[in-house]
Amino acid sequence: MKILILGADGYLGWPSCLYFSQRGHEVVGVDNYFRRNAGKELDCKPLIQAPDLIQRANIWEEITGKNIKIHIGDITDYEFLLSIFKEFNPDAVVHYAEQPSAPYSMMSRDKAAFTVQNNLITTLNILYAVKEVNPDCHIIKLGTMGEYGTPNIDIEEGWLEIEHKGRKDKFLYPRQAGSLYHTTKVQDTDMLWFYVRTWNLRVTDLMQGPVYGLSTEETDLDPRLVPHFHYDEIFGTLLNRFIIQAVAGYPLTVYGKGNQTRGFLNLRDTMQCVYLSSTQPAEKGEIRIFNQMTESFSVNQLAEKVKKVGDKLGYNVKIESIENPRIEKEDHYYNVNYTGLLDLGLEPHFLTDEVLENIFVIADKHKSSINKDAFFRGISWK
Ligand code: USQ
Repeated sequence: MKILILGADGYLGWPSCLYFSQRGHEVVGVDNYFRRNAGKELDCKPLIQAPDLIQRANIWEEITGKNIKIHIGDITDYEFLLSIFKEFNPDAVVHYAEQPSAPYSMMSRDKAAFTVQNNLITTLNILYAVKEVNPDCHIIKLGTMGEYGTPNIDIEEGWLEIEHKGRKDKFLYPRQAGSLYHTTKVQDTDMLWFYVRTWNLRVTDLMQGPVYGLSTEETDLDPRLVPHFHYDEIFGTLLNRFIIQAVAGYPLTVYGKGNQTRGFLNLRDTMQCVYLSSTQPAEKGEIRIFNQMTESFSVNQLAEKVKKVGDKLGYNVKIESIENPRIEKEDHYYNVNYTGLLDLGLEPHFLTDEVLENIFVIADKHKSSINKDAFFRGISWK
């Protein structure tokens, strides 16, 4: 397959480039270095500074002999994106090229506007480029479990059958996101569904929960292939943050009551999910939605797990409940249906003590570069 990966420099994008390339596919990666630049601007750099994307691709080629072609540029620029589509004519495009942080989207009017502009225009441009160059190209879009919010009923896989006054129909599952970032993902889903109905495209929209982990089989081949791993309040996800806080001797930052529950997955499983979606594509005229998670945990449960493993390794982990800077339900029902990707063949890597220990061990090697100021800045939803 010819795979175009947009957002190729990111936490998920880079390991995805390697995963597809390792399995013999032709990969083109595109990135505008948004995250690198925002990390510098906001003083929240990743734990391990990775070489730039072109250098990373060269290192990969040096180790494996496999080539990943890189373009640096912004896909909100339609002409730039279109020229790549015309030259490469991919069979599938994986869209990670969004502003991915809920706190970033809530920092200011300008950052909110950037999030809306970036996330919606990138999606729109991909839809137009696919229609113009090859309407058979499969669009694999990273959505988020946060699109659903925390409703008081079971979360189904994308759709809900509704019976109303004796008649039935199937609709997109109701969405009620908890940040502006998550809201742009809801809007993306709506836009994708509209163009699937209108232009008969094929789309897979992956509702992904918070991801954790620091390595994959491919990134383990050389320390310079490491993914961008954030632990700061803005770009870090919960479990990754807790592990680095534990290593740094900083109390784990549980927001509010800590009963907030989410569906999590290992970085290695993100690779599998995206890959399985690409090898078993959606039909023409179909938007296929999968809930991309393997286990649910509350914030408190994760804090306890990190403490247990951290204490065993000698870190003396403290847990601290702090006032929740976000507006979200702290006690809620959470029961998600997520069988679609398992049916495609996903073999989950569950969160065992051993998995946690392995992340601790890598993190400890980089202990001296942890910036404690980045752990909590109190970016408020109010
Ligand atoms: N939380 C804490 N303490 C912290 C950080 C977070 O208690 O130090 C809580 C949050 O309040 C929230 C939960 O942990 O209730 C998850 O927070 P998160 O920062 O791990 O996740 P979120 O902001 O929702 O965003 C992350 C990724 C985003 C992805 C999303 C999946 O940044 O790109 O879409 O996870 S999901 O959460 O399912 O929407």
